[in-house]
Amino acid sequence: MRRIFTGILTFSMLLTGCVNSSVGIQSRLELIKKRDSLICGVSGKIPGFSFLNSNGNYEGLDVDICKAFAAAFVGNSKKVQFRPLTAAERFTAIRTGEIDLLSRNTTFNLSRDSSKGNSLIFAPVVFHDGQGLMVKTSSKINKLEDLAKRSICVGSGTTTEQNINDAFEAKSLPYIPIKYQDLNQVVAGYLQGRCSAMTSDRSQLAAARSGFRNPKDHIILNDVLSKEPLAPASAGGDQLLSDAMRWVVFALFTAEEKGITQANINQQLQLAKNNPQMKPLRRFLGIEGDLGEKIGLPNDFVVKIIASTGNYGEIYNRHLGPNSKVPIPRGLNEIYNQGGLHFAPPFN
Ligand SMILES: N[C@@H](CCC(=O)N[C@@H](CS)C(=O)NCC(=O)O)C(=O)O
Repeated sequence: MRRIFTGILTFSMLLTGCVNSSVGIQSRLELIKKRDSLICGVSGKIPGFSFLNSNGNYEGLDVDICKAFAAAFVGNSKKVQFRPLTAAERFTAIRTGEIDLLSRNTTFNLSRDSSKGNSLIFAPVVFHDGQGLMVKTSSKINKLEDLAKRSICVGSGTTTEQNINDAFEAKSLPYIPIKYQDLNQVVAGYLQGRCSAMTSDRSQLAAARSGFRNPKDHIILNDVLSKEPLAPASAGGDQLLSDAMRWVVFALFTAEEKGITQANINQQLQLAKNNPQMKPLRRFLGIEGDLGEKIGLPNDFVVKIIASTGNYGEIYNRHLGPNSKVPIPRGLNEIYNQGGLHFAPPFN
């Protein structure tokens, strides 16, 4: 009887995303493993990040991060159900347990992280972004100040709304916000001439522009209004799931740092197997030690990830590299020893 009760409690609490280890409930990670698939909340509307391609499959950097989680959690990067969510819907979806985690251009900030705010736990930042402004090249608007008294299209339920307000207030300039539910509506409003500019994360502006008929008719201004560190997130209070997510992202960075790629992972594995003195590589690939087990994953979780998605740099290049549809220079998104901000603590 007690077991049945615990079972019901466990299931309903997992469904609502409330995880409490004090009543013997482990983690949503267990539910993901039992279900044998991951439910990942994405945007679905941003080329380069998460976008439904012509074959009916989602693709992009945020999508590949979900695939890396699935490779680590259930051993198969294909076992992901993607749920497209608007900015306003995303936190409710986490709270109600409709999704296991978010990989949806979501800015890591204090209010979302805190238990009195959205009560999320953020994984490491996977894309360092900043808010920007896009205008028509013919408009002769060159900077934020030129938009005084004009209307600006902005998505609601986002950090974007507050930042644009702060930026104009700081300069004591008036402007007219025109608010929409999601990016497609923001874009439509802007293209239909309802506003002189659209504002969003600069990556989203570049992504949106890549789909315009004449991308050159639109410019992204040099003004960067904010820091927008975009990171995957899960519900607060579930340390096992958040630890696992954190180290999956760190594995992607570390593999790039070590030059371990989708193409050479098997060679690296052989190298590590044949050389007992290569301790750090052996631990990283799970040949020695129990690093995976410590975070509820198989010891070879890194091998599963890299064999499926490649390292962080490979994911970035596939979707945002110079030959991709949405080329965005890596800049801050390089690994730390290449001048960027992506840094992983040691796999010890
Ligand atoms: N990074 C910001 C903004 C992200 C965002 O969702 N932006 C709006 C547009 S301004 C949006 O709907 N983006 C497209 C989408 O994800 O569907 C945040 O976390 O609040």
